Amino acid sequence: MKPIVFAASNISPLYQRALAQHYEVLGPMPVADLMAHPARGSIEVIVGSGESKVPADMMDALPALRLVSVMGVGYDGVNVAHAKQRGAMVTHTPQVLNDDVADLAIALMLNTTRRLPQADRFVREGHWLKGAMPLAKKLSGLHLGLVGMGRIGQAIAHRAQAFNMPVSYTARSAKPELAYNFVADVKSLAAQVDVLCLITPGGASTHHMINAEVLQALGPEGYLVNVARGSVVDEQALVAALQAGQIAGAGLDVFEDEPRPLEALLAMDQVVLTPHVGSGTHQTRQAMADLASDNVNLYFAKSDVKTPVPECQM
Ligand code: 8YV
Repeated sequence: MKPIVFAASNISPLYQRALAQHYEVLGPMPVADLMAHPARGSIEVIVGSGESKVPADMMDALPALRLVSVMGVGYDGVNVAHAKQRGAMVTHTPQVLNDDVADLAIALMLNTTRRLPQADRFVREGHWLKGAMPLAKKLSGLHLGLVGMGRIGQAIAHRAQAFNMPVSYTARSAKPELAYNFVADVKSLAAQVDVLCLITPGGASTHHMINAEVLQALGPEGYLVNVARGSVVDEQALVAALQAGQIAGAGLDVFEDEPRPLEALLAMDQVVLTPHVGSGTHQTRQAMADLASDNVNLYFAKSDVKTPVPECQM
């Protein structure tokens, strides 16, 4: 009999395939159904993605729970405090996706300022026959402001050097070892930069961090790029700022209500939208699936997991 693991949500087929070798994957299902499941008393592991919700009641439905293994660097949907209270470990998949997410951030900066999706449509729809496309905005040399300076933020800053972009950042604390300019708060950062790029964790501490005030500070020549979590942005304020021309444009890979971005954003020409594909390459998602399943395998082998979340590190 293979041990049963519980899927908190639909998970990547790559994760499914890695797990299926050694485990039976149960779920996803509502907690009420899980409570009625005959095997729930023996389930020790919950698996999920970076968007999975793993609340206290789901954990409490599994009295033998010892591990939550997330295939994602973000785990803001996991009640980590409750997991720890239950004596369960939480793991995620940091590092392996740094390049992809940083590449996408730069791509969104380029696509948003140079209006490349609009240029593609301009050609396809025959507008070029009637004249040249309107001029866009030069990216190279713009002042980049990073909200978050963790591993992925540093990868974005490194790429920005190739575009001669001065880099400032805000984070929980300054990182003096880095050659970038630290700014104590996000509103002051927005006021100083041309492109504000979000790469901070989701969750309560960053919820709606980007609000009307911050967007006003970013200004009518400013661009917002979000490769973090949709929850970091007050989307109603963003729509209002875009409609009023208070900012020039936005490049968004994440949204408060995925997969249903606000209709108003879908209708805007000055917005570039991608469907949460920050880590969405074959190579990176395979590496994430491998790492997440390694954590499960190490748990069952009674060995130390590879990548506990910071809150669970000894
Ligand atoms: C994916 C992500 O959406 O890593 C994260 O936190 O948001 C993305 O990599 C997803 O988590 C992959 O399972």
